[in-house]
Amino acid sequence: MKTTQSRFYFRKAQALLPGGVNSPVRAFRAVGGSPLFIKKSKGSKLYDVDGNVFIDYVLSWGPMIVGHAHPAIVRAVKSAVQNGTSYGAPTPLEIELAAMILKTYPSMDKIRMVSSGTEATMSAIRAARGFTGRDSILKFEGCYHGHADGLLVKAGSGAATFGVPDSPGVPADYAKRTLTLPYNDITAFRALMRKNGKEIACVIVEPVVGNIGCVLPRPGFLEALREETERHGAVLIFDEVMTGFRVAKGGAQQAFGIRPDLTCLGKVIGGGFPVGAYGGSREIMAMIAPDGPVYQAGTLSGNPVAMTAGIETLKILNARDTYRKLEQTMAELEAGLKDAAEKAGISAKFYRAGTMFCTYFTDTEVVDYDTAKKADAKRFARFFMKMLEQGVYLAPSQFEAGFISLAHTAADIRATIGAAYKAFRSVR
Ligand code: KE4
Repeated sequence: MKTTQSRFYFRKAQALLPGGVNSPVRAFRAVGGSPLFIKKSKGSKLYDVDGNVFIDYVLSWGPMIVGHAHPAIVRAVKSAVQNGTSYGAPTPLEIELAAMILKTYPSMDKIRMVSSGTEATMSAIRAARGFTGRDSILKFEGCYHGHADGLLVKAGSGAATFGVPDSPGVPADYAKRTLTLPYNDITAFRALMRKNGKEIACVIVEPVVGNIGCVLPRPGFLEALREETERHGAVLIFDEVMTGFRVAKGGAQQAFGIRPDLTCLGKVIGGGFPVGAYGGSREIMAMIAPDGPVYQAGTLSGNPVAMTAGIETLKILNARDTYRKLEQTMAELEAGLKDAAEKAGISAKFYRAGTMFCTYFTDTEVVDYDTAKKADAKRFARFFMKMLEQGVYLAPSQFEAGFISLAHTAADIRATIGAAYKAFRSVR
């Protein structure tokens, strides 16, 4: 595979950008080699600067669920930019996208648009702290909610649940306000809530964890979060930045039938443009400025071009048969990958929720961060490279989810399964 141009651009980028990238995972550090520089995308394909073509299962880390450069979105965005690109003033487009989202997420009475998933979760946590008057928050190990200080926290030493910084630059004093527990550990969660429940402003969770691969909630886990937060007056925040419109049209809250107090969205709702959002009950959202005292703002929040792309994306997702088609494509890929691994004689575990998925090189069930870390990340790296050489672009890390789109064809799936069989055999 020719990568001369990508290497040339990577050298240039490294002189200007930390690690040569604008987001760490893109640097291919987890899989080795140097990242491919992309020239364009269309449908299910990525085209790099060396002329290589790839079936894309990253889809910009989830947003491109209707496929890249969808004609309806390109047309609508082209027309929108003729009207200017940002006003810093309200527009009817924000109302239209908000109404479309609220219709699909009945747990939300009101919603605020922001420009990233990080902004959405950071703001939702501030709303929960303002609403409850409490300072501590609880998150689960391995869940990623963006890079706000209080969320870059790992489990404290020993049994302590108080968080310690997971990155330089996060003050220890601040990190200790974030309690952490293993995901899916219902007993530990109930015990912590019995002990600290009254000090907890919110529990924030990825209802399906897409940031350690793809880890499903065990039966009763999400229900326990709902029950205990209710009992102790803590706010339950579903971070559906990745799962929203992906695990199901109504997100994990629809798929698992749990009504959170606040929901964070991103990715899909921007149709590839920078959009995040948080929303929830009227009472909590009444806290948000200028209605209430909890301050949150953003220059490009509700940007008209981004709103247009989001509206067009949701129009396509609202069309009849969309989710049946997505489910059919995902089921074909799932069956094919499992069959390829078995035929190749390699032990791998495949998990998926709606149209997000992950293949772990392990023979242990993956239920949380610790079991995910038992997977053979080095073998995944070799698998990733073998797939890349065969024209299949997976997420460049064992601990990331993959995604499919409406644009992935039966031929794409067949080619992917054929490549996977060869790649599985080559890493046995
Ligand atoms: P952004 O700030 O990157 O828009 O969203 C942060 C975020 C919040 N919550 C969840 C559940 C997320 O998955 C994310 C971001 N996801 C990563 C992929 N693991 C984005 C890719 C990247 O960081 O480059």
